[in-house]
Amino acid sequence: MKKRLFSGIQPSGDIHIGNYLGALKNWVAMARQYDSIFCVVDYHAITIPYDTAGFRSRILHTAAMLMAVGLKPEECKIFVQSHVPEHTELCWVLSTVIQMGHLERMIQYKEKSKQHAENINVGLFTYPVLQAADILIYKAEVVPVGEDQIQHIELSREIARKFNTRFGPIFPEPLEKVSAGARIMGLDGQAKMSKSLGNTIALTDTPEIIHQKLKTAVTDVNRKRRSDTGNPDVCNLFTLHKYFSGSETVDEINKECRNAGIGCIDCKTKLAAHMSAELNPIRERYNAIVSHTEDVVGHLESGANQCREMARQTMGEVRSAIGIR
Ligand code: AQP
Repeated sequence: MKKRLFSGIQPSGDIHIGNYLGALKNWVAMARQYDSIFCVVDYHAITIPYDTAGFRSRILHTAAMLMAVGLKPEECKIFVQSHVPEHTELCWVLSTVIQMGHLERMIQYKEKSKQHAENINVGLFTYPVLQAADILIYKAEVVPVGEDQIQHIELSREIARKFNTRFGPIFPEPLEKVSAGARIMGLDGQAKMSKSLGNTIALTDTPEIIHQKLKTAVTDVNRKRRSDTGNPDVCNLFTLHKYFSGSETVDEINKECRNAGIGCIDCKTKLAAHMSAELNPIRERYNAIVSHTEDVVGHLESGANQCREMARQTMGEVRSAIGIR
């Protein structure tokens, strides 16, 4: 019996290299090893302002990107969160076992509250409870995520523990699986790369756009002139070289930057070439997949049908455990 794996992504904007290195690449590597379920979490994405007119298309395009990076619907389940209403039903039950104080400590809630000060809605606050429901409804044991989500998975464990203690052992305690590219910084070098902050390189960006964006990216701020020596250890783009360029290029840049043998402009040109070489096939597959959205819809329906069955079974156990049935 394979262990069950669950993870999700919000259709809140263009999927970027942070999502790719922190989550999607890992999902593809792990998908066949586990009984894997991947979800486009649309109900999570409505906790921040969004465009209702383009939302359905964004949901489909997010699913298409999951397939373009290499997830195969015949090897794992891919579906949309709102197509399985048991997620929100379980969220309500779980919200009665966790205290407000736990949710008030969530870093993402604090950051998003600052970012969207005009709209600190209850959904933003209870976001981690819905996330716990997403995972626990399938009794998933493994959750591959970027570093920003570790605190939420810890909370999911806490919720599972509290529920089990009060009502009986129904849920396993899920464990996060954090990838090597767990926290990719934005092009400003200041904040985490985020769809909603616009500091990203999208997986759909062409080589020209990638190069253009990298030209504006912040490097070692202490290196003011071409003749100054640089410090790769504090350069966000050197980190990206480690993920996209081969070890030979990484070693060369590490050496040449420190003795001013290479300048930031050349270093960015090299990075743009390596990044484009990895992202081009993904963009081409994505373009091919989105030209047949009816196939994407079909895969999502089939994924939802399978997930609904599992989710209904768990909700049956939960209703009986809490004394409703
Ligand atoms: N910068 C990042 N570095 C590494 N991993 C990241 N992830 C997100 N940003 C980075 C990981 O991508 C997965 C899917 O993320 P999500 O869409 O569910 O939400 P998020 O973490 O809030 O991603 P964004 O891009 O920052 O979206 P917005 O701006 O809408 O909030 C997760 O596993 C996440 O860890």
